Amino acid sequence: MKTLRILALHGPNLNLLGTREPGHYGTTTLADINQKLIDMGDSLGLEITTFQSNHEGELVDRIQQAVSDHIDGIVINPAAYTHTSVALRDALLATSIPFIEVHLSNIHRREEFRHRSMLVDAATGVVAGFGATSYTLALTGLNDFLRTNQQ
Ligand code: CA2
Repeated sequence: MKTLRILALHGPNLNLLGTREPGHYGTTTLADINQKLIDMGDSLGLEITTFQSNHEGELVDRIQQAVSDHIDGIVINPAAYTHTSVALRDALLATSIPFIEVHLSNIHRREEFRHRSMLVDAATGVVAGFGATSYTLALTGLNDFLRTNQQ
């Protein structure tokens, strides 16, 4: 089985996971989520790289770098930038790397301003509302997509 390279990107404030607002975002930490993705990657033949930033430009830089890093697919929780960022959208479109948009919460049953995503129509898929499990569902889906749509 070919090893595929996956970049897991986490947007602003997700470094706080597990420490505040457990009602919306659960008690699992970002380190726990990253470790789970790495463990799953081991069994699926995926090399997982993780990156979190509170800064839009750093996330754009990391998406651009994904091309030279030969990343095959991206799992991204853009957090608040989901609803605002033309820059992240442009970066993802420029790379042409398939990506899955992930949310811990179901953004469609929250405030109106969270219902709009700047990225979702460019995404291969979207998973929302399953807490930390959203990430593992996204990784499973991305793995299946890449393995059936690539040689
Ligand atoms: O549900 C999600 O995953 C979100 O992407 C999370 C973002 C929110 O702006 C999106 O609308 C939906 C917020 C992430 C903030 O994370 C925190 C974690 C712990 C404590 C405080 C914030």
